[in-house]
Amino acid sequence: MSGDGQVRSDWSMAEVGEIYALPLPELIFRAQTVHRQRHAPERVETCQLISIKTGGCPEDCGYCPQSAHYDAGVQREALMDVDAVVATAREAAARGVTRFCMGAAWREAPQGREFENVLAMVRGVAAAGLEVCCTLGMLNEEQARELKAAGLTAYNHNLDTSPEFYGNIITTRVYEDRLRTLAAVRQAGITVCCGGILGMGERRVDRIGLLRQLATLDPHPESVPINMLVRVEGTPLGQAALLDPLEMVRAIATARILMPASRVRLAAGRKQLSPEAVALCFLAGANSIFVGEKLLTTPNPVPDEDMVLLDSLGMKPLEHHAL
Ligand code: SAM
Ligand code: DTB
Ligand code: SF4
Repeated sequence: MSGDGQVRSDWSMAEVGEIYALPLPELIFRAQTVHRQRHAPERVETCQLISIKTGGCPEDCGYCPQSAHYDAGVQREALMDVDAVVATAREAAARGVTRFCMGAAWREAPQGREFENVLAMVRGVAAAGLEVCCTLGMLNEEQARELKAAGLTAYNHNLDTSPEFYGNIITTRVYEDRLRTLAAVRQAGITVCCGGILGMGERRVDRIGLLRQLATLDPHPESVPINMLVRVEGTPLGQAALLDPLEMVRAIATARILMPASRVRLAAGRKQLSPEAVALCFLAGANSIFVGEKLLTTPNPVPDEDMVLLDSLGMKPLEHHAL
């Protein structure tokens, strides 16, 4: 039977489409069933982002306020000091955050001194007892090996949408480039964080195509961020039509069923979702969120709001533990 909680990587478009379009009560029931086989239903991973290098990116991703192709009012900032990044990570750890993700607006990770500094950040964040994640753009195999040796837990590199829709959003790279970096990360023994964005004007079939791509990676990404587009004025997608929140719920439930052992993250876009919609995303099998007042450049719910929400649902952050 498809979607019975077994881990498999041979999902067809038809199977994924069938799951995605199930009557909502059936979809949620199946997602819950799979979720409870492998995860504690009341626990949520908390992951904090930091932008270690901001703006001025040569890529033209139509959703992104950090692209140099658009003016979204983001102040460009050079690579941060190692000490400042590690100090922020320590504060996050002291608040109970278990994963720390460093993002940089690069097309590809740099060589030389800047890369050495990133390695020092990875070592410092790992020493603070956190799972360490980076998202630095494309990586080659040597860079992936060095990041692994520095103690990197995970590398985030999103496929964003279906292969068919990709060219409508980004023209400065191709899907194959993303898959190549994901392979280098996997080869180096780093866990993979890979997901996408919904609400970019794609059709449902593109959301299904993205989920199928993720679920046919073998092994599955250990962490799957599902972002709802944060519409930023000045970017080509600043005026995109608002996504029906139930599409987030369906996509999350489908991701949970397709990738039973992975962490599914309700990533960007929580500020645009009602508490009830967020609760439905948890019921659909999301078990990770970004916390902290900011994502990379855009606002996120403040820590107090998150605690009130989790409390009201009787849910708790993951206990501090190594992966
Ligand atoms: N430059 C690197 C890259 O693209 O891989 C790393 C940083 S980039 C900002 C990381 C991810 O953030 C993107 O892959 C995209 O999925 C997500 N993202 C960027 N802008 C977003 C937005 N406005 N709304 C939702 N997600 C967004
Ligand atoms: C992911 O999937 N979403 C995060 C993280 N991985 C790097 C980034 C969201 C960025 C939202 C827009 C911003 O704040 O600039
Ligand atoms: Fe650059 Fe990443 Fe933004 Fe694309 S998503 S413009 S690669 S920072």
